[in-house]
Amino acid sequence: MLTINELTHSKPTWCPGCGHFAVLNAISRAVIECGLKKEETVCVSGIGCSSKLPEYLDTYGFHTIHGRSLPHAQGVKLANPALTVIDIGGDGDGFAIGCGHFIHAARRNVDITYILMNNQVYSLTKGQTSPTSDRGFITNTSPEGAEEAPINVLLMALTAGATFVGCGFSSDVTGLGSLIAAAIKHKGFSFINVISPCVTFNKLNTYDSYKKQCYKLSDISDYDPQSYEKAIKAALGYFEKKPLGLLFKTETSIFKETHISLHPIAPAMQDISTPQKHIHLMQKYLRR
Ligand SMILES: Cc1ncc(C[n+]2csc(CCOP(=O)(O)OP(=O)(O)O)c2C)c(N)n1
Ligand code: SF4
Repeated sequence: MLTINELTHSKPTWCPGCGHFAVLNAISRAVIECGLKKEETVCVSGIGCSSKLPEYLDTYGFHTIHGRSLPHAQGVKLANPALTVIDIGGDGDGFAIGCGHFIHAARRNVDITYILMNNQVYSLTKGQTSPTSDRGFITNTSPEGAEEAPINVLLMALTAGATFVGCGFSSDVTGLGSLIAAAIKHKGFSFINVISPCVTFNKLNTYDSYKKQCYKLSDISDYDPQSYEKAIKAALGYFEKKPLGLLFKTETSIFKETHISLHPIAPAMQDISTPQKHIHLMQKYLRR
């Protein structure tokens, strides 16, 4: 069995106190809990403080481009379904430039896990309003306070068709680790919104303010994650009260099953030397 130290690749450059440390730790715990091998695990990201995470995790990693981690992550999984694919990124990356990809990844139901490290601000670029920023949040792009309503990421995931939707908090690494492990084990597109405070550029949404808003779904006696209606209700209240734990889980056909499994050999495992049938075409063009 792997240890956290064996999964650590290099020292994070995040600010002391950044919520993203806990996400890294929780992902490592989940990889261990799921009994995954490093060489069978791929962590994909976009661009942002959060998206640096694959550099610190000693699995395969792919630090892609801003807002495009989900297309890459789905491509990796479809090319080699034997791999476990964990995609991570920030709220700017996933819900501004990458928002369209999120909706289609959720409804496509490729068997990957997407972890949103949500600090309600663009941090790497030194503090601009993001699509999840609260109304009134003052930054250098919203000097008089953000005017737009924030995106409710839980509600969006549920209505787009995600088959596993959870919510975690960087203050609870143990709970977050278990939630991520459950998401990895889930067959289909799993989404976890992690409340991951930025201590440098978001002085409005802090560990203390989040703690006052959070509650555990496991403390609600009649909560049932198989009930879509209950999940929608919990998600609707997100801006006032943040539900921690598993909101919703259901099983349905995954994209791999209906498309890729028709081919006996995964694309990444196929012979990529020039197919005979194309050689005459190449010769024709080379002669010109
Ligand atoms: C195509 C493109 N547009 C904009 C940027 C600039 N950029 C880099 S990171 C970022 C936002 C980072 O915020 P978020 O994704 O929320 O992650 P955080 O840094 O808060 O963890 C932006 C706008 C870029 N690198 N590429
Ligand atoms: S700027 Fe914010 S998100 Fe980035 S490393 Fe520092 S605390 Fe974390």
